[in-house]
Amino acid sequence: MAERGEHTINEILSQPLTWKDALEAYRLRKSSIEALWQRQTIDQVIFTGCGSTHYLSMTAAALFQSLTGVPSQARPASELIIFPGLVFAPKSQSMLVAISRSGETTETVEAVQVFRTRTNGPVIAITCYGDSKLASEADVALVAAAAHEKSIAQTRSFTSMTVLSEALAGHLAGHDDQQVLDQLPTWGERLLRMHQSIAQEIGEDKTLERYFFLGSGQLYGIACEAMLKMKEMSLAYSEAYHPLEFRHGPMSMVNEQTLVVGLLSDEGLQHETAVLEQMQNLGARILAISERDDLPLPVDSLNGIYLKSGLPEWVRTVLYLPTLQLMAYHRAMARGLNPDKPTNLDAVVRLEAFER
Ligand code: F1P
Repeated sequence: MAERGEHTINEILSQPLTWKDALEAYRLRKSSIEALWQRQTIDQVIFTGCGSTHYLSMTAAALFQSLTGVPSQARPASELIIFPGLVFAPKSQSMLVAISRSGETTETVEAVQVFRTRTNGPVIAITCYGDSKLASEADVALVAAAAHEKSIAQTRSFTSMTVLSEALAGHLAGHDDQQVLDQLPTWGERLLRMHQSIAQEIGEDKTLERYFFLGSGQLYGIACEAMLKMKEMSLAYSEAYHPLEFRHGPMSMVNEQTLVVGLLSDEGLQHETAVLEQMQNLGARILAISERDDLPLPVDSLNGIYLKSGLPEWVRTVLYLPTLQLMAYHRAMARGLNPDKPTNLDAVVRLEAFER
């Protein structure tokens, strides 16, 4: 029998290797993706998923639009099913990118069916299971097969599928610099090694009761996923916001038992650090994650994870998450919980109501 938390920690620490596999898998599908993309002119891309993979959709859509310029949006699969009119723009030629670790989540599979009845546009699946329903329904499946997990909460599967979505956006935007993406596994390993102790120290800090993850642009989906890891693994009160939105009400919740994590972007750095400074003044402990280490913030009560990768922003997006997964793991362990088996959760949500 596995020790408490054994699967989760193994899966978090092994993710750089599974990214390597995901990049290789992308390379093998490159020509099929190109053929699909050239089949017709696409003027709208919809990314969908549920739970973690809905959050991944948000990051993927932001990356896709900012790199390719094609309008892209993320919607939970249930919204596509229940309110298709709110998702599909009339007369637009859409492409669907459906994301699911298992490839079996009923809502995501059903969203593909709804898409098929409305349009003849292409469907790409991003999943960890090439033999899943979702993969078989898609025109092309991008499969992170090495990222299978024994734990229920997604960790290496999430980041491996993020790497696939980065590769997809980069490729279709004409950034044919796969060597840049190939640097990610080395950076992932380095960052996990360098920041293990800070993740453990903050995760085990029993004075902290409230966790806020702030991220903008493509980092908002990553902030949401970090929030979900804290909830699933460690049953913590945690929320995610766009940094400047945090001032419009949610900051009422900040006190000295609060950790505010800023996932800082290049474009928003000045505004985002101003929010962190304000929260620092309200007594919050701050964890800043940024590419640069010369942040305009007082160093008191500031913890920093500085990537200093030199990688383009779209490539380094995935690097913001692993230390936060580790922090959630340590919080769960310090509280006697089993992060491998989150309360009330199953790995796949199957809904008879939507089953065909
Ligand atoms: C989606 C999901 C997970 C969540 C839980 C239930 O699964 O909502 O995000 O952590 O395990 O399922 P999938 O469609 O990505 O397999």
